[in-house]
Amino acid sequence: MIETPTDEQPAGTAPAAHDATPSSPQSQRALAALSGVAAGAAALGAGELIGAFRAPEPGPVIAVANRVIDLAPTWFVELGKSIFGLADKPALIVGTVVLSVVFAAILGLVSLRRIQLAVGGLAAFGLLGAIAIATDAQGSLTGALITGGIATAVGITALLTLIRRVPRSSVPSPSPTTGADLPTPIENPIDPKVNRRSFLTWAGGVSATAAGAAVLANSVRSRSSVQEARTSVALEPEVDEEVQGWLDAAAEADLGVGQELTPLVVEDGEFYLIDTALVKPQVDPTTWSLRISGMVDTPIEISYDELLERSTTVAPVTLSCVSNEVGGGLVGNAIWQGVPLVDLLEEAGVQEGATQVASRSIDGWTCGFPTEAVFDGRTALVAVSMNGEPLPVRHGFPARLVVSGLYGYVSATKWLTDIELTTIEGFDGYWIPRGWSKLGPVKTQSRIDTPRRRETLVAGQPTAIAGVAWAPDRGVDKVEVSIDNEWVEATLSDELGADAWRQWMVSWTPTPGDHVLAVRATDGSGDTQTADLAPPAPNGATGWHTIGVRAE
Ligand SMILES: Nc1nc2c(c(=O)[nH]1)N[C@H]1C(S)=C(S)[C@@H](COP(=O)(O)O)O[C@H]1N2
Ligand SMILES: [Mo]
Repeated sequence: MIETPTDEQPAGTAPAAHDATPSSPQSQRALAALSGVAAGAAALGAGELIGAFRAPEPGPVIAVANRVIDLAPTWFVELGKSIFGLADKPALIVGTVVLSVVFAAILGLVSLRRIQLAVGGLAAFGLLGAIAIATDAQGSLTGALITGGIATAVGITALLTLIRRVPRSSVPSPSPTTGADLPTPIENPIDPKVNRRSFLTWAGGVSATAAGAAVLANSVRSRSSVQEARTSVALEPEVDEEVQGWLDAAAEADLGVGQELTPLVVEDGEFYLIDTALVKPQVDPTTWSLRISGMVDTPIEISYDELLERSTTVAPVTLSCVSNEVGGGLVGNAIWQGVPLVDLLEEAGVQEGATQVASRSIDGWTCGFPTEAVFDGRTALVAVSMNGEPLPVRHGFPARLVVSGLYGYVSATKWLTDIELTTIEGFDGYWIPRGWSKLGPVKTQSRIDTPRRRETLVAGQPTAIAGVAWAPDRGVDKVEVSIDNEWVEATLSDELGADAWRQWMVSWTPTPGDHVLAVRATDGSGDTQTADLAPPAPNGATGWHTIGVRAE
């Protein structure tokens, strides 16, 4: 007897018996994997959409990627950076999605034989997302239950719906037995495409809906952006004038070498960017406040408006990253405006023995540095503005720390929410257990911006060798350039302050052939940069930036 396959099989028919269109085992497996992928996509799409309404709580994808960043061993993070460079975060998100797709495809295959196991796998997948949301600095248990629960339910429903519609293989099993409940081999099939087409319609529909949900999630999430709140912030007008004064001074001090030389004040768009945030925190300034607590006499809490009002100190400070290679670009100078940290700490009253200033961002990143740094006279600000504008979101809106002379990883908390006085032994910031030094004073460095390495110059034509040098908070006193092993003292731009970098230049007329150029700076305390090469880890690279050029 031949069953009459129709396109409209009643739902709930036992998988093995329901569909008799011939289909090779390979194509059956492919369609089962596809069911899994579509179901996984449905789960992710649903999770992202529900999650978007709970912003700034992250959706499942970002939450899982956040946990990968937190838990990944240092070598894995470094590998990611070396392969993907500054695109390491998008790569991580794509990687999370790709792994999910692979896992979902496997669940689809499993579901052909053991549907309960596949459903269990989807539930585990949902649980993983839920745990990631629950443990996120911006997540919650409620969010985990709602988002994880709905995503899991949608995924399981989609899998059950699709797997039932996979056309079953008509090839007899390797050890055929005669039994009435086995699918009957077909000799006279109706158009085999019909059921396959029906399946593909369902699978396509589920996938398209999932993609639509993801797109919608994205637009819902971007509505919660703080960009608008940021642009309506009014900074104090008199202070504005002071910032303008610094910007003018910087423009005046510029050596005028040209575009190849980094300007003394780096604009937001050109300023380097380093953080662990996959999605830049969107902090509503009206509900934000800064808490100062721990080993203090009176814990204090300051609103954004109060902080703005008190932000009357303006200073050019060069910020740099400990990961910067010799000659690298992870350094920038800006005009920062804020409240001196010393004023806030004096108000709170630092207790005896509070040897560390620890701080935390809204997304749970932390760092800390010796309390002495706040009281030794250097520039240390809770900053609300960069180059006369409210802090850009990616540089920490509404407030961040800027401490001269310390690398960013120990001091420069963006999206700052908490400052806690503790002991040096009592707390380790985010990067310390990941192999970076507890203390992070900035090493004196200098960089050749022009000419570029391996650039071909015109022999006999006067050429500027120029760059920047920094040694916050000691200041740069001298820069020397070695041209084929002969040291020449460079001209320096007027000093904006000991916290800010200086431009330097030497005019040189190259002779035909290959040349080697190197640079070294001497800081305000008379120490000259060491020639010894050291990599960035664990406490900052050393060595002279050296390049080869050719003149023809
Ligand atoms: N919240 C938060 N703040 C952070 C970081 C971070 O990962 N999260 N990274 C720090 C590091 S390592 C550096 S070098 C500086 C970089 O600041 P920028 O991105 O504004 O240049 O921010 C610091 N502040
Ligand atoms: Mo950094």
